Amino acid sequence: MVELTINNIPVTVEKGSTILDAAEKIGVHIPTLCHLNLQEFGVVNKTANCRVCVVENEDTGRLVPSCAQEVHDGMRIQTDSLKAVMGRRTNLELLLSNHPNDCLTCVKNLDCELQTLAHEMNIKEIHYQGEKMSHPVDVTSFGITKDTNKCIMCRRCVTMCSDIQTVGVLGALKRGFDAVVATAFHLDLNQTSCTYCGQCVSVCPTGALAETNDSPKVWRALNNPDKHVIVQVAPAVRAAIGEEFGYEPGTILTGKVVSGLKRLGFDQIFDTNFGADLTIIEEATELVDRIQNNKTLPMLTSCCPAWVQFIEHQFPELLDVPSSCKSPHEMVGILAKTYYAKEKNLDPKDIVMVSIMPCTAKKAEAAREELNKDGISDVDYVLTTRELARMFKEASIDFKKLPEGEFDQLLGESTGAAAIFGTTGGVIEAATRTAYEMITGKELKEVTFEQFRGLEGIREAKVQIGDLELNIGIAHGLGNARKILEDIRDGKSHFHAIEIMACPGGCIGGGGQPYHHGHTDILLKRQQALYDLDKSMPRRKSHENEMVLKLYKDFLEKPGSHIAHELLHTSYSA
Ligand code: HC1
Ligand code: SF4
Repeated sequence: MVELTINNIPVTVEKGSTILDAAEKIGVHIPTLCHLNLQEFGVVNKTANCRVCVVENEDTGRLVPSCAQEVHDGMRIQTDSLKAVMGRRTNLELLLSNHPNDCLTCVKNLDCELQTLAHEMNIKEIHYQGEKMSHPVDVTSFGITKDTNKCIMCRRCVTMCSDIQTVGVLGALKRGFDAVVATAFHLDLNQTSCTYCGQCVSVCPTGALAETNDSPKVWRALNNPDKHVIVQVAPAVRAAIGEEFGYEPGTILTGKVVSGLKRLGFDQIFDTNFGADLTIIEEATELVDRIQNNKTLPMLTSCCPAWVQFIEHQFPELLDVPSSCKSPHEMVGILAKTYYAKEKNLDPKDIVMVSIMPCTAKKAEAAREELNKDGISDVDYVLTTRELARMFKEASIDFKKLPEGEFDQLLGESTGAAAIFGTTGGVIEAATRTAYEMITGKELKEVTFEQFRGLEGIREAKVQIGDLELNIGIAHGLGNARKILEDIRDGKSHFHAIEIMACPGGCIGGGGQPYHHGHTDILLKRQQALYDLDKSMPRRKSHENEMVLKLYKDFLEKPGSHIAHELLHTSYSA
């Protein structure tokens, strides 16, 4: 252990701790900006780039970055001496000196950590005026907009993309004033192997990285009298959107979201959870077929589009392992334009399908060629949770006062199994509930599989299903997915089925969710909310969803049928 004093207060911390860790222990606040503590996922951004956390070392009289400087015995630190405070202010002003002053219209307005810090540090004047950068804004991808001019070189995105996701698209280029975080050779994002997971967006403190704004297109559709505009809501959105309106993280607000969407003018409000139940039935059918007929194993879940991009780019030799099932919102999309259109006698060309997703990669998924046939897209537009919250605010909807609405019925019913899709481990738990009864023909009495739960990056579990011992793997975060894929490629995998989600935590931690600013306890609260929702549902197995059963009876014939394959399954390409 190491003993030191901070502001004359004695503190004892473990060897290897930073001054920032020690200050936190005694409740002394030091402002930070580039620092990012994602210890649960094995990563701490300690690059000490921004220098807004400097404190005074009384022994040397020097300023040191508290996020990176390790403590030593007898150290005496002042965090609020004039020198320390002025040092931090100067460093912050230097960051502001070449930052575009367009806060009022910036996508990050009121969510920007640089702006918040300037407010907290009472910066009322910037004493230095620097040359501004003039890089073109990269709007080439369907998921992410990159405005390098707003980059403060904190490198949080680099840590996320390289260390957690192991994609490595972003890095620091050049030196001095020209230094930027960019793609190699400044390639446009759509020319790189970016998965559009949006994890860089979720940690970017400024507006340098953001989701591509699709709300203008949705406003236009809503105001076009010739269009029948349908919307659907993903499982993880309902557990997080409240954070944008002052609710505690993990407050489930499904009913208010539905009412708000009605107020915005959508003609039908469907539930992506309906598609999740349907996905489980198709996926479990595929798994049972692969097991019983000695086909390719393991089978990987395929509902996460960033993960699909990842395998296509990085493991093209493994494209026969993911399930061929489309993701749930794509299933709801195509059914809205076929099954629902037929029921309501609508021309599918007049239907606009909008998905509200916690995810930026869903925007790119919706644009995939395989999911757009004969001029009809399964899904036309994807809005993130944050974009929907902005639309509610734009329409002056008082979210807290909204009544509890209900989804429209044809594609609106769901079970507890669908609710847990939004967290890591949830999809495979839901699939196991259905596969168990499909294989054994017996009732599964205990539907909770604790062994699938938690936030450990890679988890494995065994489930006895009749004579079969089913080996299940779970990975979240693309770095963990990479390890699982390397094992499959090298013939070392013993799993039958594996769930992979690109974002740490699964969709609850998606790149389009309200910013959690590195507080992983927020993810845990969202996760618990989905498990509680599952518990509260009258039906907790996907194959007990009565509207899904009606869909098979009236339209799809049976799981894995020819028409089910035509509408609900897809393919992958390198
Ligand atoms: Fe997800 Fe899915 S769970 S991918 O994580 O399979 O985005 O929430 O909508 O489609 O259902 C995301 C969440 C979501 C799909 C479902
Ligand atoms: Fe990397 Fe994901 Fe950001 Fe693309 S979206 S740059 S893969 S973190």
